[in-house]
Amino acid sequence: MSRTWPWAAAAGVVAAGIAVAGGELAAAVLSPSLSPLTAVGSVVVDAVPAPVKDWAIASFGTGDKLALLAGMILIIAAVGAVCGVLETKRPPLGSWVIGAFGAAGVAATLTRAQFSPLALVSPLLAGVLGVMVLRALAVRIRSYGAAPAGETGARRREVLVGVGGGAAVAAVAGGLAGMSRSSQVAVEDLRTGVQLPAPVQPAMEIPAGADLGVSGVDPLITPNTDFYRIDTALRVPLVDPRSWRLRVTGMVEKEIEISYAELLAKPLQESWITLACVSNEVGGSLIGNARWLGWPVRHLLAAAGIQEGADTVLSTSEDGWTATTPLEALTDARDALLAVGMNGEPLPPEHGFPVRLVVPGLYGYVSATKWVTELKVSRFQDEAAYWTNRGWSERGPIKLSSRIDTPSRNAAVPAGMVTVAGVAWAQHTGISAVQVMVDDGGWQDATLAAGISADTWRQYSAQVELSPGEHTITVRAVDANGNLQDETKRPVVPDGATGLHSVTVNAK
Ligand SMILES: Nc1nc2c(c(=O)[nH]1)N[C@H]1C(S)=C(S)[C@@H](COP(=O)(O)O)O[C@H]1N2
Ligand SMILES: [Mo]
Repeated sequence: MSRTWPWAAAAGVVAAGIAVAGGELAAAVLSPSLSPLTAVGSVVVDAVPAPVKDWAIASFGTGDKLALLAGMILIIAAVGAVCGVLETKRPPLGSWVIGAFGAAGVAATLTRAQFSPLALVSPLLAGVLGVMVLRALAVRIRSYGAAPAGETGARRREVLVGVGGGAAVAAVAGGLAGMSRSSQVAVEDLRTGVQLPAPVQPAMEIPAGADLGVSGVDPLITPNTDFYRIDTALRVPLVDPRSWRLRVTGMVEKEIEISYAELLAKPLQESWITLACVSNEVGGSLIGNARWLGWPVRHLLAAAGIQEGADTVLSTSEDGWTATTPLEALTDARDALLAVGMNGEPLPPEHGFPVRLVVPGLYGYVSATKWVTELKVSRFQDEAAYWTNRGWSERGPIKLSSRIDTPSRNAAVPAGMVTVAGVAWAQHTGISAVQVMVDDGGWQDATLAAGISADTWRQYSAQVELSPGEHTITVRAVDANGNLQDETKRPVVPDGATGLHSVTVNAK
């Protein structure tokens, strides 16, 4: 039997590969927004404890989804190998395990917001394919293992042909599934076809000198392609703008809905808003500044008529993610937007196409719902949202913070006068001063660049004198109300990190 077990393991990997690739391929045709792998992966995303997710964001950043998929594929391959051996030695144990995986795919699919009966076909097909291939290969391997001398060569060839052929089928199916992003392409085409109207109220002109142009400092306006992306969607939701509707429900006088065309016909405005993630560590890069085109959501809420006693709006995305936002932040003069445009383009798919919320002053997890489909006017006490269900605070105002962009950590700099520069932010309040300090040498005022608005970050720069040797440079900001940045080190959970950013450099 020992000569067969590597073949048995390989057969199991091939059976698992055909199951996964077949399931993904079927889903590409039948239910492009929900494949078995995405369904299972999304269940994992929803289930992992907050610290693990934090760790994933911290170590993989925007690559967290790729890392999860890679991990899942490795696990499936390993389980496949075990199934191959089981099925060869103790049939039908391996089939049972593969079948159980198919059933898990079905169960996961049932829990997703994008569920449709058609989406069940793919995990079922995956399970059936996996079991059939596994059994067929196991038969050949057993007959090879039991072959009388003289026939081993021929029977081994049969195994080789079966396993090799199966691997080729899995590779082709996997390749096709990967390429068959037809609906993705279709939505991308629809997106490029969108003609955004000119804003009735254009964004502020950027004041001269708002961008200091110091090399190493993040650009004042973050290009869409560099904008951080954080969400729980393993696959970017594909939303057809022609069928998209936003419904306003809950504690309203009358439920209403709005289509994309109707939204584009409203008097739109453009605003500069710096969006930040609550998972941004002190000094981190989960923050970006863009020009958002949209319609103030308060007009839509007013059209529905808000009932007495409501204090929150639960927004839901196409993929079932939710956030609760204080009602007042959506109705006051800060002009929270139902955004359709980002830096002059329709929202990129990964940033919420066709429509998302952008609320000045609040972390994304309590406000910035992408692919938004419903606004339910409600009360905080009656609702739980995606992250508040997982230990994060109900309220998430962005904390006053500042970051040193240059010099970078552990940089070698020439001794003498050195430029320290970066950004500071206190969305919806504004920054009044930034100070830097070398070692324990006392705070010195930095030069503030001109600001765009209180809702955006602000650049600063300072000249500091560095003697030869190692030095630590620290920054802190003061907001427009005179509050000093909190220097106490706190983690990102439950409502955003605090502490001061510092970099250690080597002056020569
Ligand atoms: N549908 C959906 N919207 C979402 C999220 C999500 O997981 N799903 N994440 C939120 C979080 S935590 C942040 S910080 C912002 C990030 O927006 P961006 O990816 O466009 O930068 O989106 C918010 N909107
Ligand atoms: Mo976030």
